[in-house]
Amino acid sequence: MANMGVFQLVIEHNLSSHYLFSIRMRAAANANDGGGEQHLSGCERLVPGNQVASVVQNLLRRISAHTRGKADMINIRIDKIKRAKIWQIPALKIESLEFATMEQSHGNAIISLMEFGVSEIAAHKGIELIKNLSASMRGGMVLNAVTGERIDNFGDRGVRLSHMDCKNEPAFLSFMAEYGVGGEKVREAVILASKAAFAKDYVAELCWSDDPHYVTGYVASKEIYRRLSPMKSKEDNIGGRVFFVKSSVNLNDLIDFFENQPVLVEVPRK
Ligand code: PML
Repeated sequence: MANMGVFQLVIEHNLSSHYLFSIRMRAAANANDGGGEQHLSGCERLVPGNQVASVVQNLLRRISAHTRGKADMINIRIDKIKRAKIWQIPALKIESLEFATMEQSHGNAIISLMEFGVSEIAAHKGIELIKNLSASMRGGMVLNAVTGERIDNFGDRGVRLSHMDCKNEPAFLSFMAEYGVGGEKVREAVILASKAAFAKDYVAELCWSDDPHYVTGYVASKEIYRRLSPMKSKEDNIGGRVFFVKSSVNLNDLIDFFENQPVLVEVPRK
């Protein structure tokens, strides 16, 4: 493992309250033997300089404990970001619904997506697209919320959301606890869904995890992060994300916001 003391020193040269550090990590298996790279996990943080070394160490620990395989490629990128460039946006409200079967959860996902403004045909298309993936994607697919047509051309990679975190971790964790949820997976997913929901011409999102031990997924609107369980069967290690957008969307602007605009998600005021 890298010498974190030296690493910390390098970061400390850049310590200033005017900056945060974006840490982006991606891990894959079969990346170096020509056998077809398999995406394992990705993570996004936006933290002060004095937390960079410990966050990187935690991410490396997480990768070594990963349930979907052993990583043979880990890419960690750290960028210094001016605080003045970071937008502060509200977290979505959280709801959790449990169903007896996956079919019932999918049925509720379709009803919820329609409540959020997605057409019935597009909602079905979203479910089918994730169900029929042959491998998990690093990012998500962008669909027209009326026609269900996929409009991004990012293929198997999908569009990734990047440069995001919560503004105040303890406050964010208590906010989640008020809704009866906790854990890194939910924290990351609420941050991602809240960022996506802030995009112009966004309508809704549908997602379930590629973790074979994790069957909860969610649908999200501009206001609600609605967790639904089970969205897939246990041992299934394929999951994915679909973003539904208005027909009027400017795809380049949407992708630029998703990938490049740094955001800190804050707990909504009561
Ligand atoms: C993921 O693993 O990337 C997606 C997690 C989706 C569900 C998180 C939750 O339980 O709310």
